[in-house]
Amino acid sequence: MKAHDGMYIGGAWRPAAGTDTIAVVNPADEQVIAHVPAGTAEDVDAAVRAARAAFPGWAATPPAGRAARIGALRDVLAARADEIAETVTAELGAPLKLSQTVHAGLPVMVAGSYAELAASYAFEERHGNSTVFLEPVGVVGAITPWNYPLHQIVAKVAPALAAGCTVVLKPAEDTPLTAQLFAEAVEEAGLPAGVFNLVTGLGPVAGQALAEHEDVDLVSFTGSTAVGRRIGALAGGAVKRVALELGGKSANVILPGADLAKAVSVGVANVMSNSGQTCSAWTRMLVDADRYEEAVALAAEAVAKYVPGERVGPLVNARQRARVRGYIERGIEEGARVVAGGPEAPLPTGYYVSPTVFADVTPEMTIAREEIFGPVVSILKYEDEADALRIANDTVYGLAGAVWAADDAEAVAFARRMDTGQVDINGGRFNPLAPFGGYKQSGVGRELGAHGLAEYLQTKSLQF
Ligand code: TXE
Repeated sequence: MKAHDGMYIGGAWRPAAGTDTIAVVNPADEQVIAHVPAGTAEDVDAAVRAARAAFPGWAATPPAGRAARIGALRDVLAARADEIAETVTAELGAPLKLSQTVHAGLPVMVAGSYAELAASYAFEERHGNSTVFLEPVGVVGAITPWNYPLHQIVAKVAPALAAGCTVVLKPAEDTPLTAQLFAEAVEEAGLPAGVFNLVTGLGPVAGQALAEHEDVDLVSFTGSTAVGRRIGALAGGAVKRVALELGGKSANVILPGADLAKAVSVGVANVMSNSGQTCSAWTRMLVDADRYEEAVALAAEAVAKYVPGERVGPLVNARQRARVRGYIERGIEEGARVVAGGPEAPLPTGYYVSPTVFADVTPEMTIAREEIFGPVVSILKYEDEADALRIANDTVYGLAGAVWAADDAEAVAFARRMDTGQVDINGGRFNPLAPFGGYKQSGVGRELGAHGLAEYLQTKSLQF
C-alpha cells in the first residue's frame, strides 16, 4: 500500500530524523503491506516547534474562520471515504462494510459537529461584573490507539482545532496509514502550516517523547490503562493538562420487564462489532435468574451469525490475539461455561479468535473483571435489581453501559445509579454531540460535543 516515508511537519512531508521503520501488517492475512518511519525524540521536537510557531496565528483566527477550515476537512474526509475505508480494512483487518459505515463514516459526523460547534460555542461569558474568556490551551500532544484508527484521531484533533489549539499527533504503530491519510486531508482542506503535525513511531519512543515534551501544554491520550497511568503521572509532575480515555468493562443490564430477545441480540452485536476491540463494549451481560437460561440460549444463537472472516474481522495483531485467547482459557479454568466459540474452533489465517459466549460467569472471575478487548461476551446472573446494580458497579472501570427495561423511565432510574460515563437506554443511538468518557479508572476528561471542546480551553476572567 501507498505510504509516506516522512513525517508531516509544518505543512510539508519531511524526511524522518532516523532511519528505522515500522512494518505495517494486514491482520487478516498477516502480510506486510507497507513501512512507515519510526519517529524519534528529534522528530517530535521538530513537530512541537512547528505547532508552537503556528499557535498564535491559529488561536487568533476568529471562530468562524476555524469553523470553515474544519468544515473543509470534514468535506475532504467525506470525499475520500472509500480510500479511508480501504486503508482501515488493510491495516486493522476490519470487514469492509464496517470500515465504510463506522471507521470512515463516524469521523465525518464528528468533524461536521466540530465545524458547527466552533462557530456556535460561547468563547466569552459574562458573570456579574466579570467577562470570562475561554482561550485555547496551546500545543496539544495527541496519542491515539489503533481500534478506531481515524475516529480516535478526529475525536481529538477536531475539538482541539475548534478551540484554537495546534496539534502534534502520534498515532498507534499498528495503524499509521490512516493517520497519514488524515494528514493529507488536513493539507487538502487548507489548514495553515503547523496547525496539525504527524509523527509516526513507537509508543515508548515517539509517544513517550511527546508526552514528556516541555513545550506541550496538554496531552490527550487514548489507550491502555497502564500507559494512561504513566502519562497521567508525567503530566502531573510537569503540571500540564491531561485527558485520558482508558479501558472499560461495561455492563449491559437487562431488567425483568425488557424485551429479552432484542436486548440479547443487540448486546451480542455490540460486543462483536470491531471484533470486540471497543473500549465501551458491553462485555458483561446481566440477566435476572428467571430468564437466565433463555438469555444464554438466545446469545449462543445470536453469536453463531458472526462468522470469523466474514462478519467478524481478526484482532489487530498477534499480541492481542494471544491476550484474548489467554482470557478465554482463564474463563474456562475459573469455571465459566462456554456456550459458543471457545479455544478449539477452527479459524482462517489471520489474527482471528472465535466469537465466544460464556455463561455462569461470576463477578469475581477474571473475565468479569479485566478488559478482554476481543469478541467475548460474559453472561452474569442477578437476583434482584439491587443485586444487578451492585454487580454493574463492581468494577474499577466506568466508561459506558446499557439498560433495557419495560420503559425508558425505569431504565433511566437505574442508569442514574450506575457509576459510568455513558449509558444507552433501551438500545440508544450514537450521538456525536454526547460527551464520551469515564468515571473511575476509565479516564479523565470527555471527548465529543461541547464537553470535548471544553477540554482544550482554559479560563481567563477579567473583573470590571
Ligand atoms: O495499548 P497502548 P495496546 C486497551 C485494550 C488493549 C490494551 C493494550 O485493553 O488490549 O489496551 O493495547 C502509545 N508513552 N486499549 O498495547 O500501548 C501507543 O504507541 C506514550 C484500550 O495497543 O496503550 C499507541 O499510540 N505513548 C483502548 C497508544 O499509546 C505510548 C484502545 C495506545 O497503545 C507509550 C487501545 C508510552 N510509554 C487499547 N506506550 C481504548 N481506550 O479505546 C504506548 N504508547
